[in-house]
Amino acid sequence: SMKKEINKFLYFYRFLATVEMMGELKWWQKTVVYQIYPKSFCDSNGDGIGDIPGIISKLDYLQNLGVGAIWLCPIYPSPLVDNGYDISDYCSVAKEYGTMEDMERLISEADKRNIKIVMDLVFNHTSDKHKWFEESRSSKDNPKRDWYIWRDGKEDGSAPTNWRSIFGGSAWTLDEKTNQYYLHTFASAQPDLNWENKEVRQALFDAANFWLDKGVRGFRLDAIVYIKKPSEFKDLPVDGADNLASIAKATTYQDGILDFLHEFREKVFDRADIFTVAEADGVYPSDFDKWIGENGAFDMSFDFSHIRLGFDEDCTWHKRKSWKLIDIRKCFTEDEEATKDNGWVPVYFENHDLPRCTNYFFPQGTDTKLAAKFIATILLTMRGTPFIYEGQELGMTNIKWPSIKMYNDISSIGQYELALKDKLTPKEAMKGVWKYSRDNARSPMTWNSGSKAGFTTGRPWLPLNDEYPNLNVETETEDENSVLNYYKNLIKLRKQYPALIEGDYEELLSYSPGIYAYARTTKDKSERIIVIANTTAKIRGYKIPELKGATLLASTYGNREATLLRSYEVRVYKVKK
Ligand code: TEU
Ligand code: CA
Repeated sequence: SMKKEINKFLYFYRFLATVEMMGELKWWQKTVVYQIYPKSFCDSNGDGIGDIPGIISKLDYLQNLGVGAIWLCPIYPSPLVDNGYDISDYCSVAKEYGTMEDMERLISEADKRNIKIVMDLVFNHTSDKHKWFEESRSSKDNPKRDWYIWRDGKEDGSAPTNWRSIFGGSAWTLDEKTNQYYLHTFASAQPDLNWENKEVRQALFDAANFWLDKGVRGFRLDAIVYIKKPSEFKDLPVDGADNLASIAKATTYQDGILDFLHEFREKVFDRADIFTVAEADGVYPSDFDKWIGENGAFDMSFDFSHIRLGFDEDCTWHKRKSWKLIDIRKCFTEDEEATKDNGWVPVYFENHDLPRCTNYFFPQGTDTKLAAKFIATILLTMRGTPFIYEGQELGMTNIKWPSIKMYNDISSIGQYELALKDKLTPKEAMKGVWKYSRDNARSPMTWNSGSKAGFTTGRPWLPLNDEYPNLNVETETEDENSVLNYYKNLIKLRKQYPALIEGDYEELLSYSPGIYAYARTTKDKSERIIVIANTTAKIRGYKIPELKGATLLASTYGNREATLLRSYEVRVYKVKK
């Protein structure tokens, strides 16, 4: 149709414009991405639930912050068992969030501000209320039966394998109608699609193309490492008090997954000038040559190495071993080495599945404002595309509610129950929830110090963070030393100094305990920037002779000079030529 032709032309035109302006790097390598969790960002109609008109009303804020793309968590119709990651229709908009017209307006209003919209594709599973699943479960000979993964139970009638779903409990649910089990990597309300079926793949590619044609400029691929199942379904060695074993051990990054993904790339990703980023827990830098870049399936891949420090493969909250902030050095250096010539790193410290970085990466009692600035400095001086999660730019902190009943996050409940099975007391189990609950990041965004923090005029769907009177956009805009203004300045620096975007990465002072330092140097060596971070609470000295006469571009302590590095201080220097 006419509209499609116009769209095609626009893609091509944008593509040419981009190539011309950017030289070697692509637009998405030079931008800063901001992640929005729609339910918690901004409510426009007082029902306590964030929505698309609410997002549109904050586009000026985002433009002013300096971001160039928004990763929008799912806005599709959903029973909201897993807050939108259980989708019942891939090509519409949830009524809680608005209408298709609102989405179209969001895309065009964002475009006016030079902000691109990136959608979250949840293609490992659907909701059990999706019409595909309703058909599939209706009888063994329904044409969509094979769209999901159905198996008979064991001889004694128990589940086909001993796999534990990621949210806890068996990964199999018996459907009484046909007396077979279906597989679900996550909650039982999230049945896994059968990617072996060609029609399934085509239906998914069509859905992605639907959004491409609406003008979205990127995709984040949810739980994409699990789409290929092993050829044989076998019990695994038990790894928990529930007598089950993590399904991830059987289904992560299986042989053959790349065939599916190359088909995806060819039929969707390659159609337009977009970027793709895979959520890839369990795919490591050593796998990147086949996974991302020139010959890979995606442009970027979220590496979980720095998030999983101290965790075993099953990620049980109460079994985490101790780790130190300096350990992130190895993670980042490995990512950078692996993507030196091929592929690109998405740099991140927060998302909707993680606690706030101000708490997560630092010992209890650390000044959270210092912690927030520490993370901001690494995030925005690293080689790669920075991803900021809503509220991270304010230095938002974890919430702490007294009872598990107050938590909405389905994984918090699963982990709590697992801890009780492991003989922890309810009080001990709550400690894990406070530390790791995904609700830490889902408590609403705080816009001002008025009642309801400017998030809503009604009753917020999740309680507000107690700290909001001092920790909100309005208050922080006024305060020149705020975390928010620190973020703004660093984003500006990134645009001002090419070394911060295109420069290579070189780890310095590798053997110095507690200090993480690196240099970013442009190809022609004309600009060299050095970042030095004290990853401990103790005052520390360091020696980098080439810093003689260097200019201090930023420091987490403002312009209060000192020779030694203070507690969690990070400095950014431009070396004298
Ligand atoms: O998360 C996927 C996910 O939970 C795993 O990568 C997990 O981190 C790992 O296996 C260890 O526990 C995505 C979404 O980000 C999340 O919000 C959804 O709940 C989930 O998929 C299901 O769609
Ligand atoms: Ca609303």
